[in-house]
Amino acid sequence: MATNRTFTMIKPDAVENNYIGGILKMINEAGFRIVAMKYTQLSEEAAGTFYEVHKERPFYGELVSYMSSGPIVAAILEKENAVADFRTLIGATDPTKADEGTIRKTYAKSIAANAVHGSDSDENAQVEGDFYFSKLERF
Ligand code: IDP
Ligand code: MG
Repeated sequence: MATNRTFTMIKPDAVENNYIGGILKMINEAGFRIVAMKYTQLSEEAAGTFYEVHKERPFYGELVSYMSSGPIVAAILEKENAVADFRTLIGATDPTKADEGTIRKTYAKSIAANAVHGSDSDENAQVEGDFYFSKLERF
């Protein structure tokens, strides 16, 4: 069942470059409501757990050390068709292949440091949101 919610992180490269405000502006202008939000940093262990689905991929080690290298902004977002519409808003994983006007085209540095995360399914949106937020932290 579609939940109309997705999960995002503003990744360390985008935080470092002071793009939090610009990215949140694009998210709000695209019609997403913020359900939950926090500014935090993943330990290597937590990043490893979050990205466990990718543990067989060649870039897993790089991804885990990058995602734990600095603070991130984690958020649950709400909108009709949230998962698919947010994937459209962020653009392709590789920013050189992302469409104009997408968050990654606008703010990402590379395929690894690609500015934002977006859940790929309703099921993962639920799991990823639960990883960061308790019920009391959702509004
Ligand atoms: P997605 O974030 O667009 O869903 P995934 O394939 O799920 O892309 O990969 C998760 C994350 O792993 C990417 O957002 C990116 O940070 C990193 N990543 C993906 N492919 C590569 C790669 O080929 N080299 C290095 N990092 C990668
Ligand atoms: Mg993914």
